[in-house]
Amino acid sequence: MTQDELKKAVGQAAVDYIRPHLEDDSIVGVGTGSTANCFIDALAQYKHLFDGAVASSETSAQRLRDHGIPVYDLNAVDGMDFYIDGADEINEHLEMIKGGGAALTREKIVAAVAREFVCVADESKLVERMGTFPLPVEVIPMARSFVARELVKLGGDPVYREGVVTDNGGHILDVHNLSIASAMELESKINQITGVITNGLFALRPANVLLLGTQDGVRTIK
Ligand code: ABF
Repeated sequence: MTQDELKKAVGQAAVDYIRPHLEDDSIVGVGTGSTANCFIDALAQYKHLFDGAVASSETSAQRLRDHGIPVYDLNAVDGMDFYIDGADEINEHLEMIKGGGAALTREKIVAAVAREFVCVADESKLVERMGTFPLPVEVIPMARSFVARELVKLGGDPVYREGVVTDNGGHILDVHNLSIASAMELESKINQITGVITNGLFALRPANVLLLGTQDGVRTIK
């Protein structure tokens, strides 16, 4: 199977996973990226089974609407059972690096609201130790250089993702060469730097379940 076929398989698996729980008033949390897109496309066939979705990016919101799925503002919903999203890296503890698509802040907010985070990924994303994928950090634009200097003190090599402005008006620093021994500790430390909006470590709130696309089928890891 190609990587695209693995992504389609996990998109469908995520729909199969949540389908028995969908009710007329259910709101589904939807992430961003090519694997999340596969989930959106597979979800569309069941749009009559639930109320609508909350999306972690304008791009995903548009894709949902194109399928005829109503998209709600997060402030208009009380909660949701599931948030389905991809990752750039994920380890056996279901801690993740996310934000390659620059949607990390909204992803973290929607994930915080959801009862269960279902990560969908092809097998290339499962790693023993995170950090090969540069860690995205979203910053207030005027704090960019200051935050970059602080990240160097933590042992990283931050690179400004030029030309990218997030849905929140933030800028992105991609931090290379971080040694991530404790993802929870590093997530907290980076969050403490003044001017940081969010960092792409999802360790304090990891995924609850990983649907991993492999050549032998979709593995469910909890
Ligand atoms: C989102 O999309 C991000 O947090 C992550 O950066 C990316 C993964 O994209 P893809 O599924 O295209 O590899 O989930």
